[in-house]
Amino acid sequence: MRADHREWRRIAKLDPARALSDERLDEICAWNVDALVVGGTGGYGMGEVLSLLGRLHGRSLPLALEVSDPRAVCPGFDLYLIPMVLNSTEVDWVVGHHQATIKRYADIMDWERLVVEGYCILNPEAAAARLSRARTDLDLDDVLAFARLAEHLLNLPVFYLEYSGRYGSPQVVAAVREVLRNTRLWYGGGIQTPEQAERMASLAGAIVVGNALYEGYAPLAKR
Ligand code: 1GP
Repeated sequence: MRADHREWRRIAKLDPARALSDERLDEICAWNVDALVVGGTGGYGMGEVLSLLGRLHGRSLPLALEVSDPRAVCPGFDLYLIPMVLNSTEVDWVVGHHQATIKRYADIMDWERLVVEGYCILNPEAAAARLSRARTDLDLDDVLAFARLAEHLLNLPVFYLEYSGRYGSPQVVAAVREVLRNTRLWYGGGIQTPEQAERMASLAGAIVVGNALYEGYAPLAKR
């Protein structure tokens, strides 16, 4: 399927390490979602990704794999999302793992399908924050500077405000949106209700729902 991430407004992020019934998957795909992203912070390999991919094919929704471990990458997705943790204190999470992966797989990489996400992780309790040793004690000016860096210095297609596990600040999301022109703003974190989803969707370019998919919530309306 031809996929353009710039058209996405509501994204469901499925974790290959977590169990999801067929009924629940059907329910999620009937929501007003524009894309399904497969991704998580670990605990899975290529087998789990392939198995989930097999269950997602044929649902007429764009499919993207968010690559956090190059050993768990497989063909068959429309796009591959490449996280770059801008507020990590370790260079590996900014460009190091990326360089190592390119060194190994450059010949088989489909550059046209890659979308780089400039992450700014703001919840210190999030697994991704701990893993990447992100500096989360940022004030608004710090966050705005990361957003501007993503757009003007790195020319990234996506700036991802990540509060995973916690509902973030609409004021921060609104302020970041104000300073971005070409880079798309994605918001993710703690969305459980339709009100929370719509509030953040009205501010960000796209919202990402993750945990709620596994906790029985219905934050998005039916299509
Ligand atoms: C995770 O941003 C997403 O990467 C969504 O966050 O799991 O808290 O919904 P939640």
